Amino acid sequence: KYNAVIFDLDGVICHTDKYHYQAWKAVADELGIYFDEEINNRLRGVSRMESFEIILERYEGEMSEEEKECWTTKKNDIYKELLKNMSPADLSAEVKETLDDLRANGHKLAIGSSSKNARFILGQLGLGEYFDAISDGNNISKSKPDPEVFVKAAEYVDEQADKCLVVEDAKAGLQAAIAGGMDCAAIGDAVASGLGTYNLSAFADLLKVTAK
Ligand code: B16
Ligand code: MG
Repeated sequence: KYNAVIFDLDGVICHTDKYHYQAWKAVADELGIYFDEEINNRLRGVSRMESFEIILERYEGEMSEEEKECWTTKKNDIYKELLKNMSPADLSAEVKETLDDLRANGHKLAIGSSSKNARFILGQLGLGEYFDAISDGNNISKSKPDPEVFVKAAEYVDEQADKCLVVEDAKAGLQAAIAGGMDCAAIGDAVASGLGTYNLSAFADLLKVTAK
């Protein structure tokens, strides 16, 4: 049924949430803004600046665009430093084996991530050359729930939307897939949204879903 599978990165292929959290927490603490894991959950799949706007909902003062640029750059510097801790050991055997099996079954494999650090993260995981295409925060002008990142990924692998399956851990990501005319498999937190064409209880369930 599907010729290509397009994977979200953070929360699907790997788990960088703890690093995003630590980096945003450091920035929020310096600004005296309350920030916790629950607010962090709202940042899944959302772009860096949009994430900061969510954090600023609890900020009393005014902030110029220049200052916002400064703080988001600072967050990214902290985040990138933390990403250096990642290694191929952070890629689970289940994820790697499932990817290999999907490929062996003839599927093209692509990344559709809001992150501008996607290529760096994939390199850290030892997947730098693995995917057939990478669509990420650097080639889009609108982030999820806009479909652009997935539409571009489908273009890069030369497939029609209805031949692509998107795998997502965020509601915004499922909305993006649906808006792009693609079926989507929800995993983790995204299952609760009820928006997935399929709900996965484990990454390896993708093999059943794509075999249909
Ligand atoms: P960056 P995904 C998203 O990646 C993250 O889920 C989200 O929390 C983050 O703000 C966004 O990337 C931008 O990341 O600051 O590295 O450009 O889930 O779409 O792979
Ligand atoms: Mg995600």
